[in-house]
Amino acid sequence: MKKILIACSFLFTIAIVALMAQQTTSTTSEHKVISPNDVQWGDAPPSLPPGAKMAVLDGDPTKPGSFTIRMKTPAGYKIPPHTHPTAERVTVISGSFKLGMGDKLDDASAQEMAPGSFVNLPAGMKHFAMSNAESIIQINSEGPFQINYVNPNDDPRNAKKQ
Ligand SMILES: [Cu+2]
Repeated sequence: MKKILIACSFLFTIAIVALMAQQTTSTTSEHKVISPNDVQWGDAPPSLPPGAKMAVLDGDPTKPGSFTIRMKTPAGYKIPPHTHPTAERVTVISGSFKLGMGDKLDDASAQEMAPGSFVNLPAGMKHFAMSNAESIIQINSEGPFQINYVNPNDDPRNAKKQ
């Protein structure tokens, strides 16, 4: 009986030590909180219609791997029908943002996404977007982030060459 008790208290001690070690690692793990005022806005890349701002919160959208970015779109901003090679997960943070499916930019078929709304757009799905008021959306996806317009004439990169 005594032997069992000793063995039990020994195991118990190991369990406590293991638990403490776990707590130590979790408190030392790095994390960085980005407050809304800390978001560093820059111009959106030339693959998007001019006027939008972009901020990288996590990862690098130009490299393989997951990333989180935010986009600030002015009132009246429109992104013509396009696809991405990876799934695009969109969360509306603020403003008035609309999203539609299909290969034609159509205000009537676009769905209003109130702040807090979320949508997962599968890879290759044709979609378009517009904002009635200045809006901020968050995009979570896998890099490298690419945007392929259904109609090449809609691609702002093509417009610049002409
Ligand atoms: Cu998109």
